[in-house]
Amino acid sequence: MNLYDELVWRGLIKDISSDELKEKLNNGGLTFYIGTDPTADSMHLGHLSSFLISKRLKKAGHNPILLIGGATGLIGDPRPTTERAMITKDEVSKNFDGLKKQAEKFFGFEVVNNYDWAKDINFIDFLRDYGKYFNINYMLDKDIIRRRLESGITYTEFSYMIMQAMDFLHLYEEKGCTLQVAGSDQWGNITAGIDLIRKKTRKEVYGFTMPLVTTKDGKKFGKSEGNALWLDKNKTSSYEMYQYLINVEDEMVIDYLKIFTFLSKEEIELLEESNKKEPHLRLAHKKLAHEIITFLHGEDEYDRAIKISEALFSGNINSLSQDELKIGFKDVPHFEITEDTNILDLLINNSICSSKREAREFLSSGAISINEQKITDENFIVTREMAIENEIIVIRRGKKKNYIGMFN
Ligand code: 545
Repeated sequence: MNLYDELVWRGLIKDISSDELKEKLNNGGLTFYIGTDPTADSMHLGHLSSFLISKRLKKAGHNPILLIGGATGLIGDPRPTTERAMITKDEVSKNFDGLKKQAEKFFGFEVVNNYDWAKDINFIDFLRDYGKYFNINYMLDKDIIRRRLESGITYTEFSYMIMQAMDFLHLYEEKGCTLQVAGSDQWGNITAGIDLIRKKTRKEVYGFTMPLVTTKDGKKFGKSEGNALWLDKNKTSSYEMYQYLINVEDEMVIDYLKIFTFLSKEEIELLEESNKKEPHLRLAHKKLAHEIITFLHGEDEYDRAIKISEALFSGNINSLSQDELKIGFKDVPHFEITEDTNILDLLINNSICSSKREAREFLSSGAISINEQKITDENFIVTREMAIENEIIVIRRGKKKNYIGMFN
């Protein structure tokens, strides 16, 4: 299967600027770029699919450039809905550093900053050398711009596509870059660059976009309870990433394997069989989690995610270190313990039970355990000696509710 057919099979092609790009993709040798604005100091799972394209094209013999928009990040790419809040130059600079570090860690490809060339263009030259090529009707015809006319769009965000077009022209002239790739929301910005290059140089360059990755009901992929799953493991642990990936919808897991992994068609089809015949084994889900987490953070982090998951599932939390417990129980209620405490007071003072009566009921029914040790005696004293690494106790109430007590 040639590269273009593989990208189609993987569901990674939405728009393509011209048919001749198909052959060019299959022949290798194109210098291409994908850009990102420093709107945060870390990429997140929702963007990973787009950046992985740089690795796919590199493996097929093309030459990648990753652009981080130190200049465009100060302007704000218009969204279909509302004007972006302007982010400060300091924040853009901090985010730039974070994204550059990630780009180097995950991909190791050349990184460029459009601030390096945009900063030298004065306003009059901008209007004469670039603005002159953008007819207002052409700009208003872009889908996202048209949708913003209702809610309003400022001159700043309206000008954004010219800046992105200038980037493509700059990279074409300076690096022989003839292809820009992105997610489908970028189609208007990419065609603006193709048209500017054609007007200025009479040469044809290319672009293609990928569909934005969604869940079965069309919601954005990579968000769990509204929070992004960051690729920075200090923001989103590999355990949290694992929990999200192991629980993606069964109907979507094969599509995600195509989009997010470098497994072959044959390997993915075997997993598709398994997902149909023995869904309870969750082999496809486990493989998806393995491929993404090992790509991002390595095998050790993947093993840690599995260890924490198994310990929490089996209840064998004493095998976990303090750090692993903190990761595993990040989202459960935490409270401080200042001294040895009677179990009834501990349960009531920290809202684990709503009354002495309820606490006594839970205790006598064996529903309360501390570090997996069942407590039934209401005169039991919780002491620091019980704590894991002298600090943490995990109180489990019934099957599901967990609480973390921290001896300070
Ligand atoms: C700027 C100058 C260029 C070329 C591209 C850009 C950035 C582009 C844009 N891209 C998006 C983005 O998201 C912010 C956070 C990403 C960590 O805004 N104008 O910066 C996303 N992009 C990746 C995909 C995207 C796109 O980074 O292209 O479609 C999301 O998957 O939304 O010369």
